[in-house]
This record gives sequence, C-alpha cells and structure tokens, in this order.
Amino acid sequence: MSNKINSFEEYLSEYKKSVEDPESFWASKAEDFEWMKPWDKVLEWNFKEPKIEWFINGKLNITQNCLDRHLHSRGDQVAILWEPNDPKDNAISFTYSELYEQVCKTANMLKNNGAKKGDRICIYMPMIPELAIAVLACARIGAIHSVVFAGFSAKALADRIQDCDCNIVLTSDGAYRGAKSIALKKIVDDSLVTCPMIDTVIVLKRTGEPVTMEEGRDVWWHDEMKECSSDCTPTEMDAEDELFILYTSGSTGKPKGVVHTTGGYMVYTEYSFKNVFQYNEGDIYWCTADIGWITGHSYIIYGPLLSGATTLMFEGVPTWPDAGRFWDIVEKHNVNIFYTAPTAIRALQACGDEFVNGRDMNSLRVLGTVGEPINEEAWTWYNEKVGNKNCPIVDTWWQTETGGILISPLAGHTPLKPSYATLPLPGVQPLLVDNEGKEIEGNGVEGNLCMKFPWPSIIRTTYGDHERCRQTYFSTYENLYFTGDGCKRDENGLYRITGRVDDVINVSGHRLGTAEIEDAIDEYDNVVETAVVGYPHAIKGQGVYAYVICHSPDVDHDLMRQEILSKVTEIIGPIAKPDKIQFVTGLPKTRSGKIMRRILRKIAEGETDKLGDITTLLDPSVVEEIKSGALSN
Ligand code: 7RM
Repeated sequence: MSNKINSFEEYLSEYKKSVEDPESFWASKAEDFEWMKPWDKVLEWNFKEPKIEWFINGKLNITQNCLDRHLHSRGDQVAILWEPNDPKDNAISFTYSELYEQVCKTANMLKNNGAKKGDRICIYMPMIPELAIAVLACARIGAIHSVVFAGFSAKALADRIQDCDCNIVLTSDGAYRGAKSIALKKIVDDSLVTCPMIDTVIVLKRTGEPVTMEEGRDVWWHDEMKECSSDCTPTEMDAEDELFILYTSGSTGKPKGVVHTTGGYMVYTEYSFKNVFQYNEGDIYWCTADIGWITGHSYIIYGPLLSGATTLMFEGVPTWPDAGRFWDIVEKHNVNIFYTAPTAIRALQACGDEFVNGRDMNSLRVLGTVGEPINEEAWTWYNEKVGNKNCPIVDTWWQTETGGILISPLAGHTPLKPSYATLPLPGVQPLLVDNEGKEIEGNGVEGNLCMKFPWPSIIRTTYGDHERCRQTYFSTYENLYFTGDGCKRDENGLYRITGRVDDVINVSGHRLGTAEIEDAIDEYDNVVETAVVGYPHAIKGQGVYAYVICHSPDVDHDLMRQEILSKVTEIIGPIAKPDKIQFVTGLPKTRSGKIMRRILRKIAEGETDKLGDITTLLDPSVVEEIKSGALSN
C-alpha cells in the first residue's frame, strides 16, 4: 500500500527525509490523492502571526477522496459498520457505494435547506451512521461542520452555536446511551432560545420519543430526504478552506473553536492512520471514541475512509448490558484494530477479568490508546487480557489542535515501552524547553513539549479570534508551537507525556478547563469564589476537586453540593461535575491576588506535608484550615 512504512529502518529513513526536506516529503504523500487542481507551492509558514498554509492554491474536496475515489476499486466493501446501543438490534453496514449515495442525498438535503459553502452547520447527534453521513455531507458542499458532543448541556451548545454563528442545526429526537435515553431535541430547543441565528433544525428520528417541532424552523430529516437525488457534485475547495471547527477547553475563558482546513488535514489524517495502526487492506478497524471529539473526526471518519478502510462505529457504552460489551463486539465483528481510551480500560479492568475471558478475540492484531497517559497496570492488563500478549499497543499522543497523531509507535515496528508514546511521526519535530523557553537538549531530560516545525494538520486559527490562537499556542515560546503538556525524553530518546502543565485537566479522557468549571460553580447564588484543581483518580485518570467559598457558611452543605452539581451539569454537562467539593472560608492567594493552585493541588492529592514555600501568601493561615478540612481520597 502506498505511503505505508514497513519496518523500523524505513521509519528512520522516512523521518530523516521528512526533516531534511519537508516540502518534497509531504508533496509525495499528497500526490496519492485526487486534486481538482494541483498546488503551486507546498508550504508557507511563520509561527509569529501565526500563518500556516499547506498545498497552496491546490483545489480538492475531501469527500471525493473519502468516497468517489474508492467506488471503482471497493464500491462493495463495507465503509461504515454500525453497532447499535442495544445488542439485540441488528448491526447495519454501508458499503462505499451506499455511503456515497447517502452522503450525496444528505448534501442535497442540506442545500435544499439553504446551506451554502462557508456556512457553519452545528451537528448535535448521537453515535448513529447519520452523524458520520452528516459530517461528510457538510464537507461535500463546503459547509463547515461544528460537531458538538451530545453530552454537552443546552448552555454549552448555545455558546458553541453563537461563537461561530451557525445557521443550521442537525440533531435527533433522542439518543440511547446504555439503559438510558436522552431527549436531545429538547436540549436543542432550550439552547435555541438564545440562538436567533438558527433558521433551520433538521431532526432525525432515532428513539421515536415525542418532540415539539417549531413551525417554520424545525423539519424532519426523513421528509427532507425523500425527494433528494443521490448525485451531488463535490464543491471545489481551496486546500486552505475551512473544513471544520471543533471546540476545546483551555486554561482560560470559554472553549475555543479550533479550525482545521481541507488539504493538510486530509493528507495528515490518512498518512497517520495507515502508519500508526499499520492498517492492512480488509482490516476491520474500531475506534471507540465519540465523533464529538477530535479522535472521532480524524480516526473514525476521515483517516479510515481516506484509506479505504472499514470503520466500526458504536452507539452504546462499554458497561451496558455488561462490562463485556466491547469484547462481544470485537468477537462478533472480528475486529482487527482496536483503539480506545485508558479510562475505559481501567473501568473495564475494575469490573473483573470474567468479562474478557471466554470471548474469542483472536482477530485482534493492533491495540491503541489515546487521550491521557496510560498507567502501567492498565497497560499490562490491556496487553495481557485483551491483546493476549501478541498485539502491539500504540500509545498515541496528540491534541484537538494537532488534527492527527504526532507521537506514537508504528504498530509492530517501533519498540514499545509501557506509558511511553515513544517517537514522533515523520514530519513531526518535537523539542523540550525549560520555563524560560531554552531548549533542553540531550536525553534523560524533562520539559515543556513544543513543536518547531509545522505538520500539515496543525491548527490554523481559533474561530473568530486569531489573536487568541497566537496567544495560546504561539506566544509562550518564540517561534514554537506550545502543546501545554509536560514531557520526558528517556535515555534512548523516547517520549513520555506526563500531563498538562497548565490549568487544563483531563477527566476520563475529556479535556476540561478548571476556569470553565469555576465559572459554572460561581453561577450558583450562594458561591463567592471557587478554585478547581485536578487530583489523581483511579478510573478517570483525574478527578475534579472544587474548593468553594460560600456567602452564608451555615447552609446545609449536602444540599448545596447537590445544587452545585446540577449547576455544573446545566452549564457544561455531566462530564464536568466535581467529584469532591470542599467548603472553605478562604483560598491561598499571593499578594497580587493570584490563587496558588500548586498548594490546592497538593492538598487535593493528599500530600499535605509537601506544600513547599507558602511564605509568599497573603494569609498563610488559610492553608491550615484547608488542610484540616481536606476530603480524604
Ligand atoms: C486526542 C485528544 C489533548 C490532551 C493532550 C494531553 C492528553 C492525549 C495522550 C495524552 C498522554 C497520550 N485530544 N493526551 N493523548 N496524554 N498520553 N497518549 O485527546 O484535545 O482532547 O486532548 O490530552 O494532555 O494535551 S484533546
């Protein structure tokens, strides 16, 4: 297969080429695709503004490369294999020809409803095939998709719709999640009270529950699809035309709309998919992420479909009807490549080995993880129980902003080391810097992880606020992209990501800003001030620990805890709910008024004897009070 690296030696030589001459390296990868017009120049960039352009003046449509390009050679091969929430219901598959037809019809449906190139379309849907189809239909007509994870609240949805000024929302009546059903359309209705920019809501029937349809605004998906033709010429896009926006949390303010563009994202997601997972023709590939996150965008939809793979999409949850659900699906569909998050592995490991034992998982060849550091116990269990000690585990490090996997073993080629993401992919040039921005050279060192050269799927801007993009990623260290992660490089030059060095926390692989959670808690009437930190959590990786100061301290604390949880659920969603809430009368602040989170983190971790220097605090006595009231772990 073209573009595929077949040995570690080949990796080393490809890596060398990619650094010595990045432009010809990436041009050779891009040549494998169908371009409506070739590019004039491969790359122009500076990290100052930043301005990054790949495949300049090249014209293409990514769906032509995901679909049309494969029709001749693999029209009858399954493109999407969908496993529903309820194991008693049948799986549904779409061949490449069928997917092509559905995408074209849906694209025409969007056009009939007024969608045009450059419009932002919000997609708030469960993990059903129509979600993937909707994403591709937007890309077909050049509309910019903004997928919002269906676990976010009405308020969070409204913020995202407003920020990028969407005109259409695609949703469903409801969603199934394990034993529960969630009234999605109702959440959309609530959010649209503050979103006058939305003129159309297209509603798919999934659960059949009753919904309110607003006359003149809401239409049924199946009605709108009826007359649509399955011919839809792909809209010509510039390589740098925006493909999608995806919101992600940072250390300050509201989530940012990360913008990815068409050409570079296409080239990089395909290249990284094939190489990291060592995809072979005919493999059944399953990534358990939700399409509401970047992992779903790049490695359920785009990477696999660009590569002509069969991508499995699962609607349900890992623990329903029981903790053997993932392994049943592996057995049932003969999954060859399986990609999940450490938090899911830990949760399933905690349920006991009986759910893995007894399932035939011999089809598995490659395992992957993403989203957070994987601890050795989880790694060992995954390797032994799931992989039967004969599947390489690729620990893939990347971010919403990177578009694709940057540091990871290539399955079967790169020597593995548990909890290490190991080595950069070709085209990726990491470096470690100290807090002053000075490069830390050599091996056996630790520092802040940066990138010194652009790769094709690097973030281009944050929607509507380019300055924020510059500030967040390109201003901390001059001429470098700063990831926000801390990282070790061992004696052999292998990379191990140690976690965020900023105020971002990673709860069950979901990225959350502590400031965002604090703002949500502060919305509660009786709250004066809040400080949120992460602390180690056996299953979630990190848990949310909130220190809260109340106006009237003699309230019923249990009741108030409940109400704070509802407030956070209402403003962000259940994923951001604090695991622990400690009521305090003061927070450790410096004389300039900055909260010293380092101290709060240590207390939350239970390391009250390692607080370090607290003499710079305005009032060191608050520390004693917080320590004595700390909630045991
Ligand atoms: C893909 C995704 C990004 C943050 C990132 C890290 C953490 C992701 C790993 C990891 C250690 C890994 N995008 N992270 N993968 N940490 N090892 N293999 O997760 O934008 O949602 O989060 O996640 O801190 O900066 S994300």
